[in-house]
Amino acid sequence: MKKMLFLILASALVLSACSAKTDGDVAEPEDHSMDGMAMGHDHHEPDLNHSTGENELKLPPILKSDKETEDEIHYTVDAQKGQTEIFDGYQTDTLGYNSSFLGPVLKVKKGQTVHINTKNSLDEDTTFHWHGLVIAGAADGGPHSVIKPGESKEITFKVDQGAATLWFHPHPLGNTAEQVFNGLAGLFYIEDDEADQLDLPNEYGKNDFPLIIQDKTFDEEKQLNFTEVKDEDGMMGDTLLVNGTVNPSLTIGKEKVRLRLLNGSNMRNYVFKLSNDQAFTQIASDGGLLNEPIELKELQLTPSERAEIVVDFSKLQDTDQLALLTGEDTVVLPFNVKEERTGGDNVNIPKQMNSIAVTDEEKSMKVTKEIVLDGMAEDVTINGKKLDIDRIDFTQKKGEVEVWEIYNKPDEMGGMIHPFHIHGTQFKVISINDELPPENLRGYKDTVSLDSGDRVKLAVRFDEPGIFMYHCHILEHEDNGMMGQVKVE
Ligand SMILES: [Cu+2]
Repeated sequence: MKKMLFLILASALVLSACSAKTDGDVAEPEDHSMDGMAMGHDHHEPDLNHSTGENELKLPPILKSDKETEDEIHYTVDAQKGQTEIFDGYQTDTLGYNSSFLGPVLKVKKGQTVHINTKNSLDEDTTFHWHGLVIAGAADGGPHSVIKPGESKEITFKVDQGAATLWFHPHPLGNTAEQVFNGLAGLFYIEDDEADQLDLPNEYGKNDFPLIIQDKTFDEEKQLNFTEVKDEDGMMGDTLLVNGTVNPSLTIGKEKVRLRLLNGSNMRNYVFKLSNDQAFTQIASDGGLLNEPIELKELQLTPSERAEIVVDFSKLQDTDQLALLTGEDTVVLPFNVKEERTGGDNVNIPKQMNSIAVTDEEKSMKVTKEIVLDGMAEDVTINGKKLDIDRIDFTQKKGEVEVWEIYNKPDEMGGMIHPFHIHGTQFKVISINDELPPENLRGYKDTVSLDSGDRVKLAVRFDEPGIFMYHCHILEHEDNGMMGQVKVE
């Protein structure tokens, strides 16, 4: 109780010190739906701007394959630097994949063998990490797989997982946060026949839109300057970009529209809702479709988490001022709702979309991997240790399920949310604090958010061999060594 009181006091102090309308507000420490725990520390959480909606949302292009047959697809992904006009009349130095900023969407089909020629045209080391893919360690693009400037490397893997919205980003040791901040992030869509049969919005750019949500800070010359804006826990920006668009708005028709949300921020958490407080439907989480659609009024995403939601604009009232918000009232994306439809046929979201379940056997299994997340800023550790790239922390047999228990240890300041991510797998959440997870966390996940004091059990299976990282997805925590390695054979 004392701790809780302290937390509330500390939060109030931060609030007054920043005189901030914080994103997410002060929440009860037990409340999973809010991001208030981050307030336990007095790191500066700058106000986010409200989108004025003056720029139509940019959409990442779908990458053209170099070659495709039914069974195989070839892509080239080139990390490069360039300049981007984010603000009218200013050229900002940025990084991107196959472009000056962010990246394209790579689409693959389940069952295809994928060849990607990864190319580093930067003047620094990088890696290409496929976040959420069930993939061998050698192709996963963790910090072991450095590609030097000017070099390239082809990776090959077979896609053996269901339809999902995944993403890719760099993962070089100690330098991930800055490269992502400067623009390296792209989307990776998996499609499959079963999902194609379902009556869901799937016309890209018409009734199906990706939303890569990132907060940035720009200096007076409208340049990104990571080293200046980073505080001890990480980079919290004051300028929200969606798909790299500042002050975005989205024009859509009065119909069901699918929004694929990715929290691509370094450390900021979002709690999304509609400005008229009406419900929307979550259909997918990190690893693909949920068993059934879930009605929600708000949705938290911590860094690297994804959620696909369907908003039925034909049913919404007060569409004049309608917007996607985060926190109390920060406008992320205003909607221009037109009478004419932009998509094709009307869609009916099916009641059953997938069949994912924690088995009785998995429920009865003992915990065999224990992970304690601890600390803040530069003192972050996992099981009391920082990453040693030459140390294997755990081993696990390929194809075998083990129960991992993750515990987010509170500290005197109350602690903070850590989003916990495991490479090379999609896991199932067995329980959160010994209770069943909320319905929208019962699908496949690759990142699970832990409030301070939370204890989460996961059913984890690796289907491919190799060395895989597990870590906090606050990118600065990861760079500060809040990461470990599991070897799978
Ligand atoms: Cu963390």
